[in-house]
Amino acid sequence: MNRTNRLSRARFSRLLFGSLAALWLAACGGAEDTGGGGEQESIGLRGAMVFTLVPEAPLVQGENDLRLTLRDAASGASVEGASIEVIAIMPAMGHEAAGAPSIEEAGEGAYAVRDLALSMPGRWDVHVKVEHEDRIDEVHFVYDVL
Ligand SMILES: [Cu+2]
Repeated sequence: MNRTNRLSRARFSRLLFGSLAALWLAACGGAEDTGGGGEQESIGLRGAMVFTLVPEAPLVQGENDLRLTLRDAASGASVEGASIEVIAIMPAMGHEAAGAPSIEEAGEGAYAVRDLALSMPGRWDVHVKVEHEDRIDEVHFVYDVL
C-alpha cells in the first residue's frame, strides 16, 4: 500500500513536471514570437484587412521606426490612402506611450511609422486602427521591449 502510494506520487510528480515544462516551453515560444525585432502579421479584428508590422530594428526604449503594410483580406490588394492611427499601450501599467508617431504613406500599401516613443522597457501592445473608404479595421501586436 505504502509502495503503491509512493509510485503514484512519483507518477504525479512526473505529470506535473511535464505540464510545467510544457507551459514553460509555450511561454518561451511566445516570448520569441513577440520579440522586439520580428515581423508580425495578422488579419484585423473585423476581418477586412491583413496587417503586417515590421520594426526597422529591434524595438528599444525610446523612439522606434516601423513599417506597416495593409492588404485587403479578400482580394490581397494593397490598401492605399488609408488613415491610420498607431497607439502603444503598456497593459501591465495601464499607460500609453507618450506622443503619437508620424505616419507617412510609402506606396503599395506600405506606411512608414516613425518615432513611436516607448517610454520604458517591458511588454507593449501596439494598436493599429485603419479607416479606408467605408471600412475600418484594427489589430494589436505584442512586443517585448528591452
Ligand atoms: Cu510602464
